[in-house]
Amino acid sequence: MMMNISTHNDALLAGHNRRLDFLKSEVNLPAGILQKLKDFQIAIPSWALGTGGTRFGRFSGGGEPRNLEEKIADVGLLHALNQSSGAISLHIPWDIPTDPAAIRTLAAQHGLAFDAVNSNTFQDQADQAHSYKFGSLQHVSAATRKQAIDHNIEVIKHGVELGSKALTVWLSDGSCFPGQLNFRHAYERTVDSLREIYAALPADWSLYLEYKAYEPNFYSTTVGDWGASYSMVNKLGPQAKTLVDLGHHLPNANIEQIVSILLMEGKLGGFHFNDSKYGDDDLTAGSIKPYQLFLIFNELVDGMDAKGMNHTKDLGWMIDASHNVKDPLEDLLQSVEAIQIAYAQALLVDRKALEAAREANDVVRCQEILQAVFRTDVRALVAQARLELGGALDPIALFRQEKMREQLIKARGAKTVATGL
Ligand code: RM4
Ligand code: MN
Ligand code: MN
Repeated sequence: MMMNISTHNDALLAGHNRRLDFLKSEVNLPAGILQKLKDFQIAIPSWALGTGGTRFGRFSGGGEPRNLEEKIADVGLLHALNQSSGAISLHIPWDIPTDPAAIRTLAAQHGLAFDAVNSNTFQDQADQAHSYKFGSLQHVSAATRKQAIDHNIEVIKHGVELGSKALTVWLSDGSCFPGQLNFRHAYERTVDSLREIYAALPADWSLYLEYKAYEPNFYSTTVGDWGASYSMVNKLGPQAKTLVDLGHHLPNANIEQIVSILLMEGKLGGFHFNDSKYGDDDLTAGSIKPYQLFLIFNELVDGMDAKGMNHTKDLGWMIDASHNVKDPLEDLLQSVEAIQIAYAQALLVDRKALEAAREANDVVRCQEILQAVFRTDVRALVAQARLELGGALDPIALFRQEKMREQLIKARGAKTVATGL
């Protein structure tokens, strides 16, 4: 899609420079911070490019991508605007790459790489022999477990063809009523099944095991929290790690502490960013609890630096969101920016001063240090990173100016429905 980024940027440049100069006059920017922001890329989920819905309804916005090629084009559009969404995460079988070489070429044309591939054993497919109604990797029937294992191995194969380096396993397995499930057997069967999937991983791949407190099962989830995931990935081996989805905890869980411990133990694999008020709401990152997002990034930066990790490459950074009332592309632009803001702020924390305040039990000072950074407006810094990469100073404004949604509706139709959430 044609867009005039430089005209857009020229018109906004004076105001942008004013804000950036002000920020520089107020805050000591650590060396290399812009480069870190420029390097940081966040993967877009292929299943979140259409309008999401709830079990009550779905209100399609039009122009939704009708196939994988159009999904890649949408992520390419986001990446052209913000230069920070340079990867896509696929969900199989919602998005099977039938011609992997062509899909790879198309993605490369948009400057996109393939992040983790996701398996789906939470829905039954039309041609499937055994139902997942009572679970997949935990199922009482060995034939059902085998079918789910084979599916995951199939997903790895698709990922290999695309150059992906990780498999994300999210299981809806659990139970809806007390007494329905033998917890120990469900756990053991799940681990045994995961071992078979793990055995099929290429040497340079990771397996991310995502946990979720509840839904669609409402009494127990077999991989229900980070404890369950952590104990399982430890049994599997070094290539298996835990994936944290921000919406998958019970209310008020201290996610930043979970992240800190997993990272310290070398078992944090990646992230699904979103925000929530109640449960797995899959709202725009940073829209409800931006302070929590900052505190999570504060632990991430601290923990990654303690281990000498590469911020960009050593963890999987992915969005997992759903958009019921917003334009999906605008929503994703907002999420990426919120994540970058939290990351930029975390990079600004004076860690020496914070550590000294902690050692002195100066609780007030500790809070002052963190909140001073959180209340610093770093949007100009994030915009500068975008500008230097050739992106738009204000991606959403440009998306609207150029009437991109209208163009997509014209090309694809008003009543298209994308596969996914
Ligand atoms: C789940 C979980 C998974 C995602 C599915 C669609 O709640 O977050 O990551 O693949 O939804
Ligand atoms: Mn998720
Ligand atoms: Mn979820």
